[in-house]
Amino acid sequence: MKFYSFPPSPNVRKVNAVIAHLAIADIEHRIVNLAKGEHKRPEFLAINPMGKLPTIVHRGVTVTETAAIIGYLADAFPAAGLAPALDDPARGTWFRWLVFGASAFEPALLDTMMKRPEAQRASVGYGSYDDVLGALETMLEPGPWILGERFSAADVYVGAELAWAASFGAPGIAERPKLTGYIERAKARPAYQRTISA
Ligand SMILES: N[C@@H](CCC(=O)N[C@@H](CS)C(=O)NCC(=O)O)C(=O)O
Repeated sequence: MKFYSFPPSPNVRKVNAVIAHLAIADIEHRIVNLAKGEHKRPEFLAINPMGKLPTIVHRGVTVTETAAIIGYLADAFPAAGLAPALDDPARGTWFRWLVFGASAFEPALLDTMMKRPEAQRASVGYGSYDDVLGALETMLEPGPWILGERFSAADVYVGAELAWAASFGAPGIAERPKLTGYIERAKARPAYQRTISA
């Protein structure tokens, strides 16, 4: 597998965390230096026309979008059990929150942190930032992980995103013990310690 990455990127770190959890050894690391603008050079744009990291090429197929990469790798390396099987109803919950992390939580977080003017709730996919945090709390019922006792790739994505948000004081998180407890559990995992905290 070729992994186009740049270590300081938060999304690259999430993929590093899933790689550590899955114990994938056969990886060709290709550093694309964002600081030097290497991601906008024609040779990289030919692989990912968005010029964004992370990007992987596995078995001849390019996969971009952090949540898609994480879900794809969990399926492609099933021994670690980070993805419910296709016929397991838990897969619906797993898919739901993995996609929610990328399609609702991340844009809500960035809009809030960048103080973008609030748009009409009905026309914004995530509704409101508060709605999103409230939904994340329900995601943890009963907990301790998204799939209950079972840690999964969805926790790698959402746990890292929440930890990242908390690390720069994103509003509404510190006062929600369900979210702070989840962040602490996610951060305590050895694979997280080896990758995201590094
Ligand atoms: N939707 C993409 C976003 C990826 C993204 O924005 N990556 C950042 C690094 S964390 C990047 O490549 N930034 C460089 C740029 O856009 O110029 C994903 O989920 O992977």
